[in-house]
Amino acid sequence: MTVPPDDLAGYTRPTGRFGGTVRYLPETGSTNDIALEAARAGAPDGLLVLADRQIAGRGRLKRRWLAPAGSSLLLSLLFRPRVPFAWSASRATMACGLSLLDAVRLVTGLDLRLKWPNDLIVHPLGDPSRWYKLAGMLSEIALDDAGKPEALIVGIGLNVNISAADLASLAPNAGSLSALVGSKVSRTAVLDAFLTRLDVLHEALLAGQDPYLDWSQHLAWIGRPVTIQAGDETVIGEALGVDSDGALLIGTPSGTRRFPAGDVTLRPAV
Ligand code: BT5
Repeated sequence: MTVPPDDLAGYTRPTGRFGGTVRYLPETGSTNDIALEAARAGAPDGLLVLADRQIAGRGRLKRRWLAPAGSSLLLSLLFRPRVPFAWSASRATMACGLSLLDAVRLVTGLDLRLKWPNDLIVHPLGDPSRWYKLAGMLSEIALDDAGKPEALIVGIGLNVNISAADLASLAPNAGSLSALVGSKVSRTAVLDAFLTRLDVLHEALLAGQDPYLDWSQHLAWIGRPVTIQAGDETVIGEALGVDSDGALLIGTPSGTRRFPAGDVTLRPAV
């Protein structure tokens, strides 16, 4: 049996904007920290930071991102969005989510959804009440000395080759590509497909094509009952859709509530 190439050390991408400059680390704290530092030191748009192991991988709200060494894609990308920064940054993040979904679908054939705002999930046997989280995305902003945003860092953790037994120790709903397709998946094949798709979507964005509609059409649970946890507040309602800022709209008996992407957790209602 041939083993697909999987070695991230020495990964290069001769053409294209993203991954034109690569920094590979066998082990680091968090790839987002490396990319944030690099952004402040003037690193170029498109820098890709890759690691085989993180000892302080993080999610939102100080949550942890766990991954066995060598099992995953753990990466951060540096964007220098045009002004208006907030709008361009939100579109770059949407483009990343869509590119990851397209890349994983291309390599594995899996039918995937985005869990708002940007987790990559799959519904086992197409049952929308059940889901496995395959990837998480953490967007952070690098500020200059004057406190002005100067770069966007998009960090992605994708579970590629993790056995069902190891997944259970990461998170209750964790899933991996290998567990779903039943064989080892090439990390470099997924990475190539992701960066290629991102180049296309990013060029389109610069030419004025907004990824918003495509992104919104891939979100899970639209039109279905969901539960939102926002700080101490729990809201149950119907996921109506997203507005053009990417905020989630929830229909409740007392009216429509709007949740900006950020520190909010979404689940299907049981
Ligand atoms: C996220 O946060 O899902 C964003 C994760 C981003 C990780 C990447 S790895 C490269 C880059 N460098 C970093 O330091 N971070 C980024 P959130 O939505 O807050 O979800 C975090 C939650 O996901 C945790 O509390 C766990 O419940 C769960 N979790 C942790 N590791 C997981 C895994 N490998 N697979 C699935 N779920 C996981």
